[in-house]
Amino acid sequence: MTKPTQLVYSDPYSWPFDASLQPTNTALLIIDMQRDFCGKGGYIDMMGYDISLTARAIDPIRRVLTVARKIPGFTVIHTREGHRPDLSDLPANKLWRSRKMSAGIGDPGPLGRILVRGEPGWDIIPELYPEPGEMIVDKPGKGAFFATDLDLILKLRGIKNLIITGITTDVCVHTTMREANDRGYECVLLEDCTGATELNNHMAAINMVRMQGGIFGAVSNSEAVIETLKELVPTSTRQQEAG
Ligand code: C5J
Repeated sequence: MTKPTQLVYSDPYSWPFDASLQPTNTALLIIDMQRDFCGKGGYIDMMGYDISLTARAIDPIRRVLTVARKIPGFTVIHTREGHRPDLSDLPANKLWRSRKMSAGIGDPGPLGRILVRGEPGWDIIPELYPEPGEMIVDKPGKGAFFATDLDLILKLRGIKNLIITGITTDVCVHTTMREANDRGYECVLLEDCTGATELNNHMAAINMVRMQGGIFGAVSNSEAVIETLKELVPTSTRQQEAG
């Protein structure tokens, strides 16, 4: 069977635009699936938001990740938002605003110091924990390109297409997708692999991507991506699995 070069479903156009989908030029980006953003006792929970709205992304991402891990040469990158223990990389206004609804960044919480590198709440949830060979990009900002080596890593690997997942849709996911789009990366956002602190914001953020013919890229979902990526899994692996 011919290998797919575009997703079976994406909106408002078939992604990627140039039908260039290859295991070696495409990466799965998993943004900030940290306890502080979707775990009990984490920062989002402490602020009083409903963490089921962000935790909804866990299972769909896990299913996409499972297939991506079976494709030789496929790049998986995880990001983590967080700060140095001395908070020297934390702007004063971010610190001040972070304390408006609860304890803030650097303060102690049930999962350790909030969004501080090395603390339990800051780390990636066990369900999606990176495997050896998968990259982790630690970022002090909302966007994954700001003050990190993500762009350099992607360029050196020849990555041009990004499958974007993670939380939160309207903050770190959107900021990263906009940064990637401006740098020329062809992005698709997986609707069910994201979540926000409010459903309305999630839906609005998804809708914004689709405007003007796909102003920031395209939107798809885990099922469609899995359907496509499965075709890139070597036949020998699929035969082994079928028993
Ligand atoms: C937020 C994020 N919401 N990962 N971070 O502060 O979206």
